[in-house]
Amino acid sequence: MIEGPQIKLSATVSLLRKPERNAPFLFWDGVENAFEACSDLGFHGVEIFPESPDQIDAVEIRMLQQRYALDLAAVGTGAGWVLHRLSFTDPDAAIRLSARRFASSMIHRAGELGAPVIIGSMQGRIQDGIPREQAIHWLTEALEELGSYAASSGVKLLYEPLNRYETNLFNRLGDAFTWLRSLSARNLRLVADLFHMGIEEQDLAHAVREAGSLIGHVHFADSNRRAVGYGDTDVAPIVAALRQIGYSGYLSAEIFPIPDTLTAARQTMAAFGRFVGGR
Ligand code: LER
Ligand code: MN
Repeated sequence: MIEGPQIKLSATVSLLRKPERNAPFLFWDGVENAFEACSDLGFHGVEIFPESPDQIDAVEIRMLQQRYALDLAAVGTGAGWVLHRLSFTDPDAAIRLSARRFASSMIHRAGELGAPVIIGSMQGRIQDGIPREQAIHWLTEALEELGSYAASSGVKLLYEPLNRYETNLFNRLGDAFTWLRSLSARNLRLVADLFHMGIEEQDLAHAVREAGSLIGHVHFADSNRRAVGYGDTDVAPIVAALRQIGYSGYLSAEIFPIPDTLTAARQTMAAFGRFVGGR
């Protein structure tokens, strides 16, 4: 039987401690708990959002991957911003340097596990008094440096456009696509986060088709950042567009655990079964 490209399902687990709990992650009770639940529910992978690179324990994660027959779908770097206030576009050169060090150390850890790394919140924003070209130059510098480091570690680096309330750098997939294509590092891809796209794109399916093979990861969320099916995003044409571009990566549930983690995880699996076809 000839199979088309396989779209896979994963879910996010946050390793942030209590005060930061108001963030859109599905699992909150440790890596093993997330692997066990995702395996029980039939997911293909887990995406980890660690506080720092030290929380990526390659030995432990390899053991969990084997025990639960799941992949590590991606590693997020957002804690660099959320907890440490590091960004690639801070006017302070020392902060930009610390931001690049934080992310490269995350790439190193993820590289040991062959998992892609996401640059989302750490991109920062264009601050008052800084020309846009200057901020884009700093972002480009970071992505070029981290992109070639990721290539030498054998992993993809994923850049995520965010909605206007989180960044003023790139909000739409098409703008990020044009910029990313102008960079020389070849292993850079885009994250299409359906929540951010719902705020910024006129037509989500069209945006997916335009970005095409540059899409390397999808954050699978409904319009209200709850599990797909709990909001009003029209998901069928988006999945059709992903099939059209031959997408074979993850739909990763980066969502609020509403009404609770397991119900939202089951809903995500049901939506995956309905729109993609299940495992
Ligand atoms: C933040 O809103 C987000 O979508 C994350 O995936 C970026 O770190
Ligand atoms: Mn996201």
